[in-house]
Amino acid sequence: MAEGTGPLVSSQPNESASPPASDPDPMEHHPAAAHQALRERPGAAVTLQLPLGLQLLAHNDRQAQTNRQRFEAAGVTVVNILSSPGSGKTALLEALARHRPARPLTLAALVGDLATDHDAARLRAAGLEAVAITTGQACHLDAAMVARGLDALEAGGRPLAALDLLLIENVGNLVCPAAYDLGEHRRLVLLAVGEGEDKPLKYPATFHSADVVVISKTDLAVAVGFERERALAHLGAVAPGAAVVEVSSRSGAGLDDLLALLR
Ligand SMILES: Nc1nc2c(ncn2[C@@H]2O[C@H](COP(=O)(O)OP(=O)(O)OP(=O)(O)O)[C@@H](O)[C@H]2O)c(=O)[nH]1
Ligand SMILES: [Mg+2]
Repeated sequence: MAEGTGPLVSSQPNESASPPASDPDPMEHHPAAAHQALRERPGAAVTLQLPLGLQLLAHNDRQAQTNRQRFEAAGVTVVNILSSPGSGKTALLEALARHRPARPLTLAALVGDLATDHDAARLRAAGLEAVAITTGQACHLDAAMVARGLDALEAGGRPLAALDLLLIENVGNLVCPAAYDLGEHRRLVLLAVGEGEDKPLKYPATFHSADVVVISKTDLAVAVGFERERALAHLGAVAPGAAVVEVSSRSGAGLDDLLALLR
């Protein structure tokens, strides 16, 4: 960071509330000490501890493991779908619901949203069994919410064992959902043309966690001047292990390629 541009503070979870004995600079690991260090050394990089956050994630991981066992027992493949708001998650699920592949699949969806069940209603209108999970203040789904969604799906007469693919639309957000394992088999992240080719670099944790990246809204690529090679280079840098599929939910282009990856 250039001198005189102000302090840089990063919030990075650490294992314990106390600094390890061997830590060469324990001042940088306590919020109060970090505050003091910043007053003494404006511009210093300081790491804060968030042990409560770690505990919450450990609790979530245990529930995710229970979900995973439930999915395995039912023989259903589960996909967790992440993207920024408006990148086309619900439109992709609508398109999959209406798509008629050569080898048909039985699908259902859980749909996370802060405040409405609009997306679940859209999916039901498209012929997909869908349960809305309203998260209130939470900017992501967690494994316990998904467990309740599964109960609701099954109580509504759709046993998991009858499904080939369960699609979980996460809350539109490129930050928070990445940290929460839901017990899924695959993580799918959308990057819409027109939202910015540098999004993978700006939100690396989310894109790095992807098994599949869908470049969405490709029917709009020319209109918005989408720089495909630049986007692919950024994805290659951040998510080298992810398969990339280019899809238009409007035209249906790419849906068969995507299903071949998700089956
Ligand atoms: N032209 C075109 N428009 C699309 C496509 N996919 C989605 N859209 C449009 O983009 C807008 C947002 O799509 P949604 O599917 O609601 O996006 P979302 O990611 O589910 O949004 P949140 O649930 O709010 O996070 C809607 O107006 C869609 O019609 C596509 O492939 N092509
Ligand atoms: Mg949606």
